[in-house]
Amino acid sequence: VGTLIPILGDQLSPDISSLSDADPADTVVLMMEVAEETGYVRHHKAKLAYVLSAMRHHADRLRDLGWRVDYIRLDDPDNSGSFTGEVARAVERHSPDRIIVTEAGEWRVAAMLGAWDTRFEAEVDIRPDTRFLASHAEFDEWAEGRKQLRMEFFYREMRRKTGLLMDGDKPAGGEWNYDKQNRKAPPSGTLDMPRPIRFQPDDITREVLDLVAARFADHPGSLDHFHFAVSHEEAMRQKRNFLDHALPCFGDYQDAMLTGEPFLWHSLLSPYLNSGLLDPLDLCRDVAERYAQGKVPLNAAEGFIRQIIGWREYVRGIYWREGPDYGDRNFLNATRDLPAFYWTGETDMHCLAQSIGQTLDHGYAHHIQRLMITGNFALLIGADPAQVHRWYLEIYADAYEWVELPNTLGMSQFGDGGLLASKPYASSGSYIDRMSDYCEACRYDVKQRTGADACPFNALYWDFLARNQDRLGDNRRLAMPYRSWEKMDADVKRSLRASARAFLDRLDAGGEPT
Ligand code: FAD
Ligand code: DLZ
Ligand code: SF4
Repeated sequence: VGTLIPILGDQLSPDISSLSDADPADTVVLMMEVAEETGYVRHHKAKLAYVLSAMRHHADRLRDLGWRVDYIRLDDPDNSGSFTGEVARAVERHSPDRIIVTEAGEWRVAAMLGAWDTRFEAEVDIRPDTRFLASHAEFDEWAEGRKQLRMEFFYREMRRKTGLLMDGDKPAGGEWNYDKQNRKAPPSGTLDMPRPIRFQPDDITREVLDLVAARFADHPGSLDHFHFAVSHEEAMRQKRNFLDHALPCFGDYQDAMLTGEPFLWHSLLSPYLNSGLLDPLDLCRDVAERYAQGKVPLNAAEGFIRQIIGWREYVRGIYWREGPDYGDRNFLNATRDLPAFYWTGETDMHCLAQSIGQTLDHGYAHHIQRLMITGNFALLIGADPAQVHRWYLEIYADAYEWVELPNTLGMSQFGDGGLLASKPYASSGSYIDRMSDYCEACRYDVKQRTGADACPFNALYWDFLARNQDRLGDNRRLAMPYRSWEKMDADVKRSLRASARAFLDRLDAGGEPT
């Protein structure tokens, strides 16, 4: 054939740039399930099942659209196990004149694609991923010469560029950002809680579930609750369900957490956005339309759109701008091993048990659970950011390095020293108490700072600040807590640090820190 078009597992969009001008009559589309991708971290079983089932459904969709798809399954006996190996075999089979591929979503795979040009005789054309609003050059141009990169300013550019929620050149309602309205404590009584659609596995998904259960039994997470949409149609249904039922309160309860309620008013759409089943800009336009129709308040629409055209685009820009070594940074020199309970959820700290438990069940936790529960705890104990990064990359169904790494290393662990976040997201138990009902059911007392029953986050918080004063003491956004620390009695300081020390010693000894 004339053209071979490899479609990677997170490129499941029929209008992906590699396909945009190809002639279906003279093209073979290559999709590859390969061991290198299923094994580069110990992906959560549900993530594996989602990716493989979505790939198989997408191959059918492409065939329906008239493409000839050469699909390599994980258990094909001749499967070489890598993208490059499979492209080499496909080149043998189809003798293409050229290979067209949309750029990879991470440095590791970009390096593979970059080597194809010298490896194969066919001409290799690597195209930009046009599913993102900002190209690499556009982001770099925005970032160039700025002393500090801040999402808010980048976000305003994206609002202007897309015209989303704009009245001419002014933001709708007069403000760019309504985040202050989006920090309501969780509601009591959950009768009106929106419910995500739970999709029943079809034949394709059932086959994949069996494959994953047999082949990846040692990977973390459960398949028992598998509920993901696996096709474009299903993802569209979940999107409509979100727009109709959850979006109106998305803003209000964006930061809230409730025992036994893993999803709240969140969209659960990240896996579909990241692998291509849904288009981010389309979704934002739908949200803006709901606002224009008076169906959702501005704080909800703006808050949601900001996550996508703001945060999502911004972290991608940082990922590519900072280069392949970004993940090696460790500004706070943190070296502790991540505790074993991150893979079991077995801890008496109720907030962690809930957040990790639902993560193992569903491959899902919402942003504040990731940032202020699991991320905050890892930050406070001084966990090695590389291990924390690995955990987030393997455990969430939406995890791809371009989005996971800046969120984990930069936002959550302050590993880049403040490039992405202006201060570490460190907090004591009182924040968790305010934003959740977790503390009510916990064996620890969130009001106590020291002693056997004290909430561990409290002493750990002060110990974190004291331990890192050399590196963080001049951060203006931490001026208040450092002043409070300075004002504390020497005895109180000593006992807070001793409590933290004792807790960390128990953690290091591998014991359940009770
Ligand atoms: P909603 O709350 O409904 O938000 C809507 C959408 O906004 C999301 O689907 C997502 O596409 C986007 N979004 C929201 N926050 C962010 C953000 N900070 N960065 C990028 N996009 C955002 N998101 C991922 O997609 N993949 C990851 O691997 C990932 N790892 C994370 C690791 C840490 C430590 C933290 C703190 C956050 C991480 N996030 C990641 C961001 C965020 O937590 C998830 O996007 C969100 O929880 C997905 O659930 P949802 O679709 O219900 O989101
Ligand atoms: C995440 C993932 C997994 C688990 N498996 C595959 C696979 O077998 N085949 C594939 O094409 N893609 C897979 N992916 C997604 C890729 O890892 C993703 O495309 C890369 O991270 C490049 O962005
Ligand atoms: Fe978490 Fe502390 Fe609250 Fe328990 S008391 S749920 S450990 S914040």
